[in-house]
Amino acid sequence: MIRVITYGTYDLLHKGHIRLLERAKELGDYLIVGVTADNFDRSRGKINVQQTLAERIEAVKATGLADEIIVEEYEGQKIDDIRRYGVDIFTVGSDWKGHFDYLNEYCKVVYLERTQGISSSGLRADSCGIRLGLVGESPILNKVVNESRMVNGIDISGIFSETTKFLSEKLDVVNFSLFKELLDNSDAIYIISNPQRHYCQIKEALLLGKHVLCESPICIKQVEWVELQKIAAEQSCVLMDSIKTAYSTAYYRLLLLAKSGQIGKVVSVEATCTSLDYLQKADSDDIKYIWNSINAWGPTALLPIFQILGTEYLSKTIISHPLNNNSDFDAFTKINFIYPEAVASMIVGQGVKSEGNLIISGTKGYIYVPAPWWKTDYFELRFENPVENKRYFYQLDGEGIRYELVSFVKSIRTKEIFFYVSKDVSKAIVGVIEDFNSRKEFVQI
Ligand code: C2G
Repeated sequence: MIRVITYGTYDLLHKGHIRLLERAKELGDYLIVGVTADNFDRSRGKINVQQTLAERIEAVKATGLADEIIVEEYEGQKIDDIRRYGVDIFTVGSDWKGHFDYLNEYCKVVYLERTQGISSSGLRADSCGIRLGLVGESPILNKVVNESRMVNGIDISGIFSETTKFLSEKLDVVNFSLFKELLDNSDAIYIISNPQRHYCQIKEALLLGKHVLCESPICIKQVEWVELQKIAAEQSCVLMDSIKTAYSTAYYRLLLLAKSGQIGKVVSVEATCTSLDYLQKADSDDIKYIWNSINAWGPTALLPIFQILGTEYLSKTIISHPLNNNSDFDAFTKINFIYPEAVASMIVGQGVKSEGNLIISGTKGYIYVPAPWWKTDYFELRFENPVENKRYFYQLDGEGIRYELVSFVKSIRTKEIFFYVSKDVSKAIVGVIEDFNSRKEFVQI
């Protein structure tokens, strides 16, 4: 009996896939089909696969062509599978020509002609071509444009910005002088203007039926947050917080480990985020465009606190120091939170420098994420006995931005929520910013 094996993602199964499976089957008597696991696809750069592994397996099964279906989970697994299943022929489409020649050492390799004119990427792009408009003044806009190229179904429609001097390089996109004009030419917008302006900009966009991805905080008052959520629901629009860290693989995994009891019961979360360079480059006219420390870093530093301990803290103390007596711009802010059975603290600063690490302490051990924790690819689980310590490494692709854009597109397309920052966390962040601005539970030093 000749055993044949082939692999693929089989997202939105189409006739190209089916023809390949038919011809693969004809090569022998028994066909094994390897369907890629979501993580494996992520690690090889396929980031916006739309169907889940279960759905993709189901679709392959429904063709009736596979005698056996397996899951492909890691680099190098093909060699293991060929040996384990006694495979005689490995086959794949001609788009991979040459790539799998190394398998000749284990079995025969056959490249089958790829079917022209159809692809999963094409189907994904057809299902939603979202025109994304950019709003604001920040070098992060450059990153968003670069990362959007990795995501199927997004086209940058243009930018509305009061000054482009903060861009790290000139953007090759249409510059709209009116916000309304940008909205008219977009289906969705990404906002990174000063947080004071978010509320008006978001409201105008939502009322015109445009989806919004906004750098957190979404606004600076909780009443405004409630109103914006209501409008978004009425207009069937997506309103999503942008916090890149929430979408970075290492951060997301450590969150799951912390929640699954690996370090026991969590009793303390300490997060520090500081930077100096942005402020040093700016002159006095620019200060209105630069986010103060609590706005720039607060949402990121608050993220692990609220995601691990929840948003129902008993009390907090905000301790802050202004920059050059400019009372609105905090050079440094520390916030201590007390929970019924835990504590947390965050330090943010654009006028101080500190070790930007994250430490989550539990009754059995702790999670240590080295600086800069908000864009890490690595963390450690540490215990009393160092032999038990574990190190975790992940790929950090695009600082989380591309996964954030994928979630945004998926939420728009499916009308379901794929946010990694839940609404209660989003609202609690706005609450902290509001208390900071109204000097509640506040000590100035
Ligand atoms: N295919 C084809 N014609 C198309 C599209 C795809 O013949 N128009 C083939 C591919 O060459 C591949 C299979 O269908 O053999 C599955 O395609 P994908 O789902 O795109 O999977 P792919 O990324 O090619 O994964 O380990 C994974 C494998 O290396 C292949």
